[in-house]
Amino acid sequence: MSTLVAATVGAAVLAASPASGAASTLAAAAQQSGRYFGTAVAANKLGDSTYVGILNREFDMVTAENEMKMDATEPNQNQFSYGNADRIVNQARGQGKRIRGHALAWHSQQPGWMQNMSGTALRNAMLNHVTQVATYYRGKIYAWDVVNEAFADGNSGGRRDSNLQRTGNDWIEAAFRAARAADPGAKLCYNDYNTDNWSHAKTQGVYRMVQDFKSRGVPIDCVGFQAHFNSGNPVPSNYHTTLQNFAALGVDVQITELDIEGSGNTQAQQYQGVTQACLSVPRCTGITVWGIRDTDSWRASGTPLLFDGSGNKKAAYNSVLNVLNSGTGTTPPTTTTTTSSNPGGGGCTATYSEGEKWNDRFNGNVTVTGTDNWVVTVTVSSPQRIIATWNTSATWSSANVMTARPNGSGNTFGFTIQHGGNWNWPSISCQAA
Ligand code: 9MR
Repeated sequence: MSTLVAATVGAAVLAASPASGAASTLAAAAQQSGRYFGTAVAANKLGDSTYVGILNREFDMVTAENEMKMDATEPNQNQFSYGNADRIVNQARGQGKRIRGHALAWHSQQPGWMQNMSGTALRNAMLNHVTQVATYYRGKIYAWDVVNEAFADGNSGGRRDSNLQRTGNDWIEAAFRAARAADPGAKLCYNDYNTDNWSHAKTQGVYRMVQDFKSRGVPIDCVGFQAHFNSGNPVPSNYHTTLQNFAALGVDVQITELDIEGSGNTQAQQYQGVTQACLSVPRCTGITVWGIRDTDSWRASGTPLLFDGSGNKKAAYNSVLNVLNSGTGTTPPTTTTTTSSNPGGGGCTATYSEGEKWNDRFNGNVTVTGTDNWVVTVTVSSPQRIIATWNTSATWSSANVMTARPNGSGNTFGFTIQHGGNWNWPSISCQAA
């Protein structure tokens, strides 16, 4: 009864004000599910009023595009330089935005003096750099990319050769330990590219490293997926599987440098898919795009961002905003219901749990307690369809409503939902037969 009243009132409000409940900026929309929406910022653009206007309005997390890298912050050994990084940090903090630190240790963009070092001297210089920079910014950084891009491309699944790697395979964990000691409040991330496709060797290599770190107590809190996509490196259909599998290791996952070359609806759909993949993984805590306007991008000719060169919102912007506002994949449904239908009592409880997810479908499992003789109703919402079931005998009272009964396989059964873009969980109710 009360549900019916609420639904009626909700419909009336919606009709009067279609935008009611929908956030109008990326940050506000992401915050509805406890996430952030960030961008890379370049210090030399902070005088551009169009740029700063969009930055202040749309984003609540900032990454310095180049200004916190090793060559910028330690141009001469043991002489640290934070001017440009501080301009970005101060601008962001003045607007109440948080900061992702990028990056403490990397084979690329090393200062000249470091490029020529090796062995123990290089290891110590790297650790000193990590310690000094993380200490300087202690308390101001939400998450650090402690180590960036340390795995090899191609099929090896192993480490990339570099002067840092040649100091010993433990250089990555040493960097993480130094960062933790210097700023215990920052989340510590490993960040890389071409790690989006779950079946790629590089993805598997990073996964094994994170698994190993977690098992040995190396302090790692998050994995960053850069997500630089184009036609040669498209958004993989198993992206949410990758994010989910990493998250299941006990780390947060973040999309850290998103850009997708293209235009129009094709680009908008790919942005939608990436945003959807993050929203479908509870530990995907936020998305950062790698620049504001297309003309700000390191790949400007590929027009890979959410705003055009004049600062206008593109179709891709609208698709991201809509997905964030829909919150799909993030709203837990009613997961358990107990109903007693037989006069002698004997109710039952049906508990839903998430199963595997794919681009076009996801699995769910239901476990029934209380009786071995149950009837569970599973209701999916349009355009979802149940396309497979197991361990149950199923009948349909309509296309959206399945009735499941025991088939001798026990009290846990499952099904596959083809979601058509709707990631909401089904509603479940149980009756003792
Ligand atoms: O966007 C950055 C560009 O301005 C720099 O010239 C370049 C130098 O390596 O780095 C770009 O940012 C990279 C990021 O730091 C790490 N992942 C790949 C990014 C794009 O190249």
